[in-house]
Amino acid sequence: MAILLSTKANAMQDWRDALLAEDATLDIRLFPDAGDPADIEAAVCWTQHDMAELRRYPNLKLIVSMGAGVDHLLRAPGPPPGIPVARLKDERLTSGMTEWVLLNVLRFHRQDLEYRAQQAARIWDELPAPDTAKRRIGMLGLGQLGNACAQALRSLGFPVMGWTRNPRELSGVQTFAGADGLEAMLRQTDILVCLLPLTPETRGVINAKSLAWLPRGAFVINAARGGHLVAEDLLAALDSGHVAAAALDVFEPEPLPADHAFWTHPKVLVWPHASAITIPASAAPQVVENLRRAREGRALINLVDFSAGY
Ligand code: NDP
Ligand code: OXD
Repeated sequence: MAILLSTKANAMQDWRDALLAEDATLDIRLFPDAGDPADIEAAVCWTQHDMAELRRYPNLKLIVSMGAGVDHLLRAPGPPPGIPVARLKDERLTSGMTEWVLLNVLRFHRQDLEYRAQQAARIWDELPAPDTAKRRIGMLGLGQLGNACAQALRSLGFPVMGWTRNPRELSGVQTFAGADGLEAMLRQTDILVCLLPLTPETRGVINAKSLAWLPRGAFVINAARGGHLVAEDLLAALDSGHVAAAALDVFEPEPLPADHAFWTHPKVLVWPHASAITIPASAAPQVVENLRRAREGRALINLVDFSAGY
């Protein structure tokens, strides 16, 4: 079984080494050097890989995303029909995202932007003490990442709510689902954190209408995909003061164009899609496990549900 590896040039070797450390017998081909297309039985790829290209491999049995998101694999023309797609559920990815969300929630909650502005002006002045028990966090998505962040925020004493596609019960988290649930949650959300997959249903979910449901002075944190957010609507909400500030890790397009207003906006913190970076050595065991399962015809893990789109 040969595996086609396709990612950014600077990550290719790390992935190859990590997979070989799990199984030294693997035959790994680095795209575009696939060799005989008939040899390729699995493709492990990231966002830049063209799904039409994967139709060249007649014996392909499995596609694996090198990240948690799979929107890049599902967009037209999508994976070759009938080929299962797996994504990552990885401890390091989850802890990385949890750290990043905590960093930005705490930055906003503890008035870090105001204190930095005071420092720049050499102002020694104490602001009113923030009350953790009254700072309501609204999570869009309570999956692998959203749930981990929700639990970490809860453990710090924040009241946490979460919005999902299917109604769920989660200890200590007030849950909401569906369109009515979204409005109900946003109306009580002081810090909004987006950790949704990008699907036709979730595209543009943070827009002028939903931002208006937030209480005045709320904060927005987006670590999911740029397509969840209507950039002009957020800019308008920031400029009117309705939204106090935003921390953004993801954009559409990426990289964020050099002339985009987010770069210099005083109330926007820009990150270069770096909130949770896949560590190949951490992710490799589940990828190799899935390759073995595919080879042996056993049930695969972390499969994408095509009907749900994530
Ligand atoms: P999961 O699939 O584990 O969780 C997705 C969550 O979103 C679930 O709770 C799901 O609801 C909910 N959801 C999906 N569709 C809807 C909808 N239409 N309405 C309401 N809720 C919905 O994903 P992960 O937590 O692993 O990852 C989330 C996203 O984070 C990824 O898809 C990716 O885009 C992004 N990401 C970004 C990274 C970065 O570096 N910036 C790194 C890793 C991921 P339900 O529980 O009902 O299924
Ligand atoms: C992912 C990402 O989806 O890095 O894992 O964005």
